[in-house]
Amino acid sequence: MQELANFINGEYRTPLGNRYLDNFNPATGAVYSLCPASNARDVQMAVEAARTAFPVWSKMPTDERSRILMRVADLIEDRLETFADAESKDQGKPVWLARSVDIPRACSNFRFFAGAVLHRQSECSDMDGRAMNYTHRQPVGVAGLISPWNLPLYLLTWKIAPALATGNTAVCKPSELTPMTAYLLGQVMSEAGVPPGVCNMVFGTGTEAGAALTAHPHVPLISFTGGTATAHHISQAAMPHFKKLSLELGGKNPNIIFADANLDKAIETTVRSSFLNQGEICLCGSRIFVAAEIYDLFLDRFCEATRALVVGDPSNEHTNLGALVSSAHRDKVMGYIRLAEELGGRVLCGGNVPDLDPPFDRGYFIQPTVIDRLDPNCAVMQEEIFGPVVTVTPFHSDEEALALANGVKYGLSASVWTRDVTRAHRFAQLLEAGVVWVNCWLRRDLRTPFGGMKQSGIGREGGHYSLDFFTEAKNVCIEWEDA
Ligand code: TXE
Repeated sequence: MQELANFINGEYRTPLGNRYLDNFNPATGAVYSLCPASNARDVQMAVEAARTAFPVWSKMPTDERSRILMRVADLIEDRLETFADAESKDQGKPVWLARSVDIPRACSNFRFFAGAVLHRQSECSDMDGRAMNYTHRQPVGVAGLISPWNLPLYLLTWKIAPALATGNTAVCKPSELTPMTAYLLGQVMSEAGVPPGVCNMVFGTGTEAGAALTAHPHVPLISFTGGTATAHHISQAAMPHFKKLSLELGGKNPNIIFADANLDKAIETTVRSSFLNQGEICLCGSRIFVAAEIYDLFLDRFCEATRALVVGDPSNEHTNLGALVSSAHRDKVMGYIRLAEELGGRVLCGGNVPDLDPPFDRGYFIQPTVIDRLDPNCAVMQEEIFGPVVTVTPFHSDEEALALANGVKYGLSASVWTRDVTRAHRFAQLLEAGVVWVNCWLRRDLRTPFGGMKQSGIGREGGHYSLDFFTEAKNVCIEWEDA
């Protein structure tokens, strides 16, 4: 059985307590490797390595750091299949999805920030010829990067790339549910020339390794992506140290389809925004609101397309949905489906565990599920389910659609389907969401700030994953001699 190891100071190390967690293949329910169950002493070792590496890395010429990070991207790309297979086996997603989205996006993360850091401008202002102000940005120090299980390499590298590009060093705590791609990334870092200690990986549970990192006095910055409930713990641990904090949390995103929408495109995209990655993307549009005049037509066509989706073997190129990440998560999502039925919801398609042949009969699969006739204020339409489950609700006016869309505690993203440009701009302004897509979904431009509002997170000014977040801005004012 493969034993993974922490990656500290440029080398793989067994956890000091020599304890491990079973790492499951979600598609078969089988344990296929062992993940280190690191403790505070492992975290301490990683933080010391990062602190030791910081002076040289932070003072390295920017173009040299940029070149090294570009090399990281090249090496990941050279091993695309290895990383894609690892991600699929770890998280349960179809391998074609890892190969076409997750891993290429990890390469883009490194290339974008390694490039952007070379072209930074700083602000400057003149005080009547008597003095000049300029803004000097400098790295923060050791960045604590805590990432989730749904897009393991994609989201972790979206933190590592800007953190390292700006001269910080990092201690990463990937999710214990999906450690494999972060484990493989250590070797790539070494081969690319990232100096020892610049980027460290410590694996383990959130309550032990994650909590030790969050509370560590020599980690002045925490970038977290995960659940809103966990974010409360992290905030409490970080605040006494006044750490710089980015919390990128969950969503319960509306997908609003007006009668004048391009219905072919809206339905095709809505199938993706509902079920891509088994619905385990914080940006999925899990609450669909449809103009009453096209409601029945939409339901017929959307459910027909949903029933045609293939659920099963993630290694099969024709599979649309793989397995959910864990048996506990599968049970949580099934619990919401059963609750919806108890609340009077109508399950229009899906709603069950599919009947699959061995070895997938022991995997954590759920059929893509569409439910309507629920009260918009019920738990199923208020809480993040984070699985292949969407609700559909008719609306009778623009005002009603807006009120329904904004009627949750989250504010991450929203989609609006309409050909009416005035309505599109009005909804974009009034929707309580950090990201609004009009006639599209998941079109991401790394130059734009990313993150949600309300209980979808904090620290997004400039973007959770931005060069600004990973630097401290200092204003310098110089007065002329003869002022
Ligand atoms: O995330 P957690 P989970 C949502 C989604 C999901 C829920 C929980 O609803 O069902 O969050 O998912 C580490 N101190 N999203 O359990 O628990 C943990 O080890 C420090 C949306 O995976 O938040 C992991 O590395 N660290 C989200 C990371 O935090 C702690 C994507 C995320 O774990 C910790 C994922 C602690 N006390 C889940 N407790 C999105 N926005 O994309 C846990 N961790």
